[in-house]
Amino acid sequence: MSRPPTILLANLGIPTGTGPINPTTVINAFMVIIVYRPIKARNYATQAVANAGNLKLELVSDFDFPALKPTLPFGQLPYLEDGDVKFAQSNAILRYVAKKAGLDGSDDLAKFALSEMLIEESVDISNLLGKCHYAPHKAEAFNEFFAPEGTLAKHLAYLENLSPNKNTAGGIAIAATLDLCVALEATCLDNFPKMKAFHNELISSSAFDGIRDLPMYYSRD
Ligand SMILES: N[C@@H](CCC(=O)N[C@@H](CS)C(=O)NCC(=O)O)C(=O)O
Repeated sequence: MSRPPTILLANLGIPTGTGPINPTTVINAFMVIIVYRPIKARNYATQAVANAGNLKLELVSDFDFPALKPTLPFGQLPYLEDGDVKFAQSNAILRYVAKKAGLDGSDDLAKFALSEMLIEESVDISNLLGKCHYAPHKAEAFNEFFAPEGTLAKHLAYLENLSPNKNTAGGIAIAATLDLCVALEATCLDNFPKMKAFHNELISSSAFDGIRDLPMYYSRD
């Protein structure tokens, strides 16, 4: 496949000149997500969905955030640019990329419903990780979260009853979120064979090529 044309980031509708982005930054003319840092966090599942759908998605983090902030819809990142389509909110971005990749499951209502449910479940688990990460007693919060009868185990017990579809955004999002959990507690899936196998299968698939070794945002210390 030939390499796509390159464009100047200055052409993406982001203020330049005295603005935040170095106008000499050159990127590929595909979907661009502006992020703080390329890490395993809000955009991890979105990147995997783009990979699974063979969509080119660039993460750009070379900018001056204070200058960019007033130009963003809610003053926050991530922010996606796909030609004339420009918007924020990480889960809206995930769903947009899923739709564009043909991985939103919308060819079948039951598949779509399961995918959507699993996207929301992955957001719930990610939010719980965030709560632990920012807890005043962070180590204790994570220990409780990962305890054998802890909060994650309760979520996993429910997930164990489901059959995520690996070719939908919801399946990929759950695998990505479980991957964040495994990075923080290597044995956390051991009592949940179905979810463990699902995570192993997805994480070793090409959807996670180039991203599975990104640095983690959340940490236990
Ligand atoms: N609901 C938003 C939250 C976005 C968010 O909290 N972004 C943070 C970085 S991860 C941010 O831009 N913080 C800087 C600020 O609020 O000034 C989403 O899911 O995208």
